[in-house]
Amino acid sequence: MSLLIILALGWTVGIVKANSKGYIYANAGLAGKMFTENIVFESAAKNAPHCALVCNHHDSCMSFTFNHNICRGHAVLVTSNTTSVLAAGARSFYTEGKIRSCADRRTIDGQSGVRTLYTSLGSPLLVYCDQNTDNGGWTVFQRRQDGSVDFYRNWTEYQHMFGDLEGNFWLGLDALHMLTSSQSYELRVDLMTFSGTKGYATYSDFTISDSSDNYRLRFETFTGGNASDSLAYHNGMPFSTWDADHDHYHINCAAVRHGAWWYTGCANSNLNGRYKNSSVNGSDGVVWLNLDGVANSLKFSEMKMRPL
Ligand SMILES: [Ca+2]
Repeated sequence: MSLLIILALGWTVGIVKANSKGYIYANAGLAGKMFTENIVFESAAKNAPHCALVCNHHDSCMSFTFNHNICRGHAVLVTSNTTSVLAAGARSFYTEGKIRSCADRRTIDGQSGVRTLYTSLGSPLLVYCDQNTDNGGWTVFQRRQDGSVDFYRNWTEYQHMFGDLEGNFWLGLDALHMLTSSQSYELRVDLMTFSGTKGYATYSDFTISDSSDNYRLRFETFTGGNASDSLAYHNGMPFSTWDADHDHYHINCAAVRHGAWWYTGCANSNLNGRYKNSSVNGSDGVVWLNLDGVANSLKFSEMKMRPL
């Protein structure tokens, strides 16, 4: 499979299917435009796909322009918002394989939905991009909105994606580690009670460690939000599932709380807990304790991250 999928740029924004050679020339909208921003290399190239290959193999190259056998790589995504216009006849491109986050994706596609990301550490990753909340750019990695997907799952299942990216899902611990080890991220949690009260909480410098460290949660600090902080208690803890107890308590917190979380002894939050169809009290539910100070199960939760 070719990772070298070139998307056309211009005033018509959207994903263009690559041709059999794995690239597509920019559409007419950008013909005649040449960009000078953030040039990371300039070299001769036979043609645009050759230029694309050079860009893809250059760590700092996010997009490229090509004109009369001159190939220029840029450290930014050249988009239709880029205004400088120079050499006539130039065409510009970006390489799909350089889209590392939903924030990158937002520069060429402002719609929320299921999208593909590429990281240096793995194969293409399907995610849900939230481009609406607080100016967008968020990669959603957890959502609860009804009880149709069972979240009481074992260690192996939590390492990988389960559920439906358009509905209830967990993106997977391996993906969280891969994403947070390649860039610095902030974390945001969006919540809603069964009575319709919305809350959120944000955290800086969010990371998840690798499997050998049991996907330990780390963040720098709670940075705000009307849901208040219910995660500081879990900062620095490894992840636990019912079959992998890494908490600090003599009981099996994941089993007792019917979830999977960075349990301590046990939890101030339990967003992978048992989905209940009303706002009943109980620590095994979908709980963010400090939203209203009681362990009432929530109607909705989303966890998401955005590059800092
Ligand atoms: Ca325990």
